[in-house]
Amino acid sequence: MFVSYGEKEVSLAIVDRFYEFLRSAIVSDVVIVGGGPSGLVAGYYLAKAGKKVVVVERNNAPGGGAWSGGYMMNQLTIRAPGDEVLREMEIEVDEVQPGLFVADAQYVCASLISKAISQGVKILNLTYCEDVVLKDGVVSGVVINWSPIQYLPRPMRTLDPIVLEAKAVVDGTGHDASVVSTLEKRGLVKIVGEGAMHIVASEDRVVEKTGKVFPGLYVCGMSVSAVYGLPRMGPTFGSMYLSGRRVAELILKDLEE
Ligand code: 48F
Repeated sequence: MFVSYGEKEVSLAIVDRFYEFLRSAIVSDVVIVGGGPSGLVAGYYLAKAGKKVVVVERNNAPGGGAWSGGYMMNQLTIRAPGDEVLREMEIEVDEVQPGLFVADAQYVCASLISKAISQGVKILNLTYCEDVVLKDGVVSGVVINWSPIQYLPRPMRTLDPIVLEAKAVVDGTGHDASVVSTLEKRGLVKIVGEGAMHIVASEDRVVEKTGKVFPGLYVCGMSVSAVYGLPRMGPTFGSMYLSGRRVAELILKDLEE
């Protein structure tokens, strides 16, 4: 027999726990916008190092483009040394040629989410970042609202957002670079726009250019390509993991100073 808790207890358990969760997300060390592979890896390493991390994800399920491989086929490819990060996170991959790995996309994606949460990363899903907080020329938080609000009829969309404060903000929004674009529209940074596909040319450069784009704001993953005009790499994911780890290392160093 199930215990006899009914509607009231079930609803209160949800409301109480969610608001406790939301309350603790208001001030953190790092807010990562976008729960794709690069953002989840960044969150994992930052939380592992003891930082308080919140991931803001506009979709219901985090994971971004990591749920599938190319052309709706659920196999990811990873070129060495990208596999290093997955091994550190104890996620298994198969080597199909020396240095070329394949893994089930759903297994890797679900594992990245699970490992990040297990380290203490808080994921606010169905939440989108519409702007940044800019104080004395430094990005110091994000302006968020519930994703469904974007789809309401225009007269009903005038619902004010709330704010999450953080010492560092990461744009992990993928091809859109949607956090950096809030600064671009004010003429504060330039977004070059993603280049055409060139797998070999893209991955090293994405990792190399991962980092701070503006005081308080960092980029990782495909946002890096969008901001700096680097080639896209399509269905190969190693640089997403290495970029996530690199942005975490750079932020940890900056937060120490
Ligand atoms: O696109 P996405 O997976 O970003 P990524 O970590 O990885 C890119 C690869 O998946 C693949 C690729 C390389 O192999 O080309 O595409 O760079 O995940 C970005 C996440 O950000 C969310 C979006 O829903 C997705 O889950 N997102 C985008 N804009 C916002 C956002 C926003 N304004 N607020 C909240 N979430």
